Amino acid sequence: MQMTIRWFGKNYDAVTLEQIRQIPGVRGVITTLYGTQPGEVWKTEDIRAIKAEVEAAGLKILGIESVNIHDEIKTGGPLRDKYIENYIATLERLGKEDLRLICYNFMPVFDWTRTDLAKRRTDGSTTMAYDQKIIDKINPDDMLNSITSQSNGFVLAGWEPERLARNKELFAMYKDVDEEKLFSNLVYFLRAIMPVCGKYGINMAIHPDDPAWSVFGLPRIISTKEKILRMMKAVDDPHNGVTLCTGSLGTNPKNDIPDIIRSLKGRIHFAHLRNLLHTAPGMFEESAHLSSDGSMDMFAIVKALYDGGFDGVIRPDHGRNIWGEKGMPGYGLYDRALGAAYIEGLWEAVDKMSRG
Ligand code: DNO
Repeated sequence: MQMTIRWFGKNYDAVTLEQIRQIPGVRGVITTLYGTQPGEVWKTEDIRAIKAEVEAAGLKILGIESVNIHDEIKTGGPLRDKYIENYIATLERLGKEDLRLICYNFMPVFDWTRTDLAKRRTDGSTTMAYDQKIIDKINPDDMLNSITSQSNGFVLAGWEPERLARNKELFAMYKDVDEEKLFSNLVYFLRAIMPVCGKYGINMAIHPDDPAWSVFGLPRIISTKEKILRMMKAVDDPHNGVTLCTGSLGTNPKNDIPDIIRSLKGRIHFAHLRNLLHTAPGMFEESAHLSSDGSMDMFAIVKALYDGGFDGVIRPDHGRNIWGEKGMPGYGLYDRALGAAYIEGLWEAVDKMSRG
């Protein structure tokens, strides 16, 4: 297992590589070329520059989150083959630079969705929260405005201004895309990129839908064990894998995460570990990583990963905002550092118990 922290690059993140370097056990970061648009072919010189910057701080880039997928590919539009070719060209350049873990998502229009980015908890911390009752009463524009106004001045990954400006156009593009169509577009894309993944040993790790149910009537195809296994079987190649995001799958209390982990043996390339607290049906808030603070059994999750021989990359996921930090919602330094140390403690305990 390799512990990492997501880092958004010096122009986007208030957390520095020097700070990340001091978190016990963390030897790498997960990043991307922020500022590139979906569909663009990444430049080798840009990839080399960010690698050199991270390495100069004594860390390594251990995964790219994300190489985003153009909507022509997701909707199966007339330009999809051109954008798939561009995607393959980017993968080729990443592969040549030894970057072999790619996280991406196949969610229509929005990436993750929350209704509150700074819900106050009883301990005084603030956290991101979701309430389906609020979504049922608003339209997508209201939600975009609310997210942007609560972003603390940061550009939030998945909520980039270029994307938000095209909200209405995007909804129109997805009008006729139901779950079956989205699924077959994903299969088409994966079949096309598997050869380049095989050539460079690149592991594709699809991120689950967050929350794990439909929002604003949009289709969801990576939200349950059955749906994920269907995707794994449709493109049955070890390079077609998953980002096991406990906070996304765990939004639906019916998802048994240790069971999902066991069913995906060998296909989990990346793990986002965090906890959340279910407060009512369709309603949750992101707790601290500790099992006792939320609804998930983090020990059982780490044990299932360990027992399945997981040897990939882990990152703690969203943290609360604590100790007065003015951080990016979900991505401040302090609570994620606590999360990393906690997960490493669980891992060490499971490892030592297993070895007797
Ligand atoms: C949210 C993240 C997601 C994730 C993308 C992957 O905090 O986990 O935005 O990066 O869905 O493409």
